[in-house]
Amino acid sequence: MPAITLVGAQWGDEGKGKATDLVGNRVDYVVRYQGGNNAGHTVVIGDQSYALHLLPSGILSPDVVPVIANGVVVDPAILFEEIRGLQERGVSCERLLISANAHLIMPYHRSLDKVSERFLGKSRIGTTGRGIGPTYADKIARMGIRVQDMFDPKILRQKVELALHDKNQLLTKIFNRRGLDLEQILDEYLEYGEQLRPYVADTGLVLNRALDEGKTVYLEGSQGTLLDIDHGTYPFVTSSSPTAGGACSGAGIGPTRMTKVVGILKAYTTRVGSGPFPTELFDEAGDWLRQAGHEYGVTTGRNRRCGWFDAVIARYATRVNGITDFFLTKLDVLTGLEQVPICVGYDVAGTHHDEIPLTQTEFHHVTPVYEYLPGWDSDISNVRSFNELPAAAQTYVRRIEELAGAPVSAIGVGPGRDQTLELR
Ligand code: 2SA
Ligand code: GDP
Ligand code: MG
Repeated sequence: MPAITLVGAQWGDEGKGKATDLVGNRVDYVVRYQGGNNAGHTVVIGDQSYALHLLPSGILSPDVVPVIANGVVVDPAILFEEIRGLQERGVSCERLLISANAHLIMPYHRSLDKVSERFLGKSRIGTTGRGIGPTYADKIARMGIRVQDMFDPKILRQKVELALHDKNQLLTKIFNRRGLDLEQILDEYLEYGEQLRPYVADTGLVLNRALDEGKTVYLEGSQGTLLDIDHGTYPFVTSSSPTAGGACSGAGIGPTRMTKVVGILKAYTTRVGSGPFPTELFDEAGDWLRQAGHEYGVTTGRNRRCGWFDAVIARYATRVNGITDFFLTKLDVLTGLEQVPICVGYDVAGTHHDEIPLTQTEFHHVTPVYEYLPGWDSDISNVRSFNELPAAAQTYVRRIEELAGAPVSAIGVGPGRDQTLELR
């Protein structure tokens, strides 16, 4: 039975939290498969707004089992803080399952993330500073600490001691910082282990059994396609695989079980952190988009860089993820523009490209080629069916479908749960 994957089709913050929350009453499991508390997913229910970082957005739907799968990196202190915050607002978190194989963000990962960004200066990635990159680096280097290690004090000591040998050298000798204390880390993480134990499960097994029983599993991506470690604008990416392929390894589900891949696509483009962004606006139009769309980081509060819709990127996301349909968000934000530009290709040193150029150097220097569509004036935030949209807004959506290569099955016209048009 269906495993549905939801992926960000741009550089993140497309509105994945809202999209996941919407299906909350139709699915049985909502699974985070990559990333960690770098994510910021906003869900607005009535007059309540929730900012989720590590917990799956499905936590807000009482009948859903939320799962933090093996591909996620977990900062236990942040996890408990988030659980406490939700419980104080009356949200039950008891159903939560956490993989025993998920890797842990350790204090040295957070320190190294921050100092290495400072060290990089102008070349910095613009990370969220949550220790994500260093944690995945250790996972790949086979010196990571996993959730299950907290249940075995001897193993935990061995592993942290080995890791600290390296990390303290780096922190003290290279970055001129204070080293970290082994016993303090062990005390802290053994205590976390006790607190975490009730939630820990073999999540791959749970999810595959659920699929065998005909349940619906929803795999919720964080960040976006262009931030993927393999398919993004490397090195200006996050250190995991937000794309649909990453959902399989990050959750322990085979690709043959995926029935649908929904791409979340914002009606314009934003990016946080450094790296190429062809349609970025540096003028008042960019400021207007930022204000109209409230484009500020949910985790760090940073201004998001803003630009027009880029169809090259959207088409690329369709291809990389095998997107079956799109949820187009924030169409309401574009209301009031006389003309709505869509980037349909790039000019690279006089040559037209309708795909991302081969090299990152070229990508840094592309000039977007725009097509201009008529804008619309009337407020669409209360519209609930496609046919009620102004003709110009309908044309904009249809043109995006054509250029991006997959149908739009839902449209967001506001942050609220009900501000959505379902097309098919
Ligand atoms: P990291 O911290 O190692 O993952 O940073 C590497 C790059 O990935 C980007 N990144 C993000 N981009 C958009 N949204 C994210 N979540 C927050 C949000 C971001 C925030 O929802 O607003 O609050 O600043 C997110 N997380 C990571 C990051 O900007 C780097 O470019
Ligand atoms: P995510 O990381 O993909 O979950 O997205 P974020 O939560 O970081 O950013 C998306 C922002 O857009 C949030 O503030 C949402 O409440 C808001 N949002 C989502 N869909 C819509 C929409 O259709 N219209 C408007 N105006 N806001 C939306
Ligand atoms: Mg976000």
